[in-house]
Amino acid sequence: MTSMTGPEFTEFRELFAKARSVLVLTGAGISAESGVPTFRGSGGFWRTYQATDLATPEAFKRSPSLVWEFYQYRRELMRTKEPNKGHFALAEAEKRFESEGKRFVLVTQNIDGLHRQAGSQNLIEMHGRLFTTRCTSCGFTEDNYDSPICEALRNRGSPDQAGAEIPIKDLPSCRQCQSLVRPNVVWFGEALDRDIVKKIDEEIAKCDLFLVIGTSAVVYPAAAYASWIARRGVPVAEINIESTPSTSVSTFHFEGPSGELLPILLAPTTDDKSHKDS
Ligand code: BV8
Ligand code: ZN
Repeated sequence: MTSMTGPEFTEFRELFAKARSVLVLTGAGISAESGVPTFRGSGGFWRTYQATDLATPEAFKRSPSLVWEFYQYRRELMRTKEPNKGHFALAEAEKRFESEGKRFVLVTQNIDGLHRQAGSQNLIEMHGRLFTTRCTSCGFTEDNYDSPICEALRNRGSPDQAGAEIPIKDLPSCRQCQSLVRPNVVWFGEALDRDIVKKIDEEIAKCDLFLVIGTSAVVYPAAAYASWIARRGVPVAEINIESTPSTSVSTFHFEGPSGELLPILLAPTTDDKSHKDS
């Protein structure tokens, strides 16, 4: 683990104290210490599939039953998971920055909802939400925390054994028009929401410090943000347990679990304290 006392740490803390507009990008790694499997680690498999095989419109067209079992499994899993110290450190830093009239915006690739649960408000969930559904026919979108999401999916989704194909009529249906609904997430090969892309581009252009946390920097467009921002001459700090394609463009690379590093890296700086006392 990178030492939290060396010159790299001190230099980062000076920049963090002076920053007026921090932008943060998180990936599955920030939820790993909450027990949520990441995509590309060993947890990235469900039955004989890679998550990336199932998180596609083609997979859903081919077998909405199989894809719904996969998301039912992840919904049930998430009901037992809590945010970890990394999520809370980001939510607390945002509150402090806001109280000092500074910007702190968090973009997450994760659909697990843990940042919202930890209290982050300036939050952009760029790949959607696990507990929101969207109608494949009329587009009606709503949050849905039902467990199971429909009777046919009760006790289904086990990573160990496949069940019989569930007929579409028994899969989750739209409250407005009774058509098949899907998870309201961005699948591979799908475009991101235009307004979200626009908002992220504005934040990328504004930020004076970028933190990239717990992402393998493989999935686009998020994987490109670190190099876009570094090209503007803005410092980039990567927090990860390994090196990634973003490491080469990062000013800082803090190696270690984000749940341990973030509370130290984002702790109130002396300026904050003096500001508080005044
Ligand atoms: C799009 C929702 C275009 C679903 C997800 C080149 C250029 C542009 C596009 C592409 C391109 N090549 C391919 C593409 C297409 C594709 C893509 O990028 N594919 C990859 C596989 C190459 N991109 C897309 O399809 C995107 N759309 O480009 O649209 C377009 C335009 C017009 C019209 C049509 C299309 C959409 C991508 C969104 C996919 N959906 N999620 C769901 O979750 O079910 S992405 C999915 O992967 C998750 O959201 C996940 O967050 C994300 C990325 O993975 P990571 O978060 O990085 O997680 P990973 O497991 O990989 O890594 C974990 C990291 O954490 C590791 O580095 C590990 O070391 C670290 N870690 C582990 N533990 C810890 C830790 N770090 C710190 N502490 C720890 N404790
Ligand atoms: Zn509908």
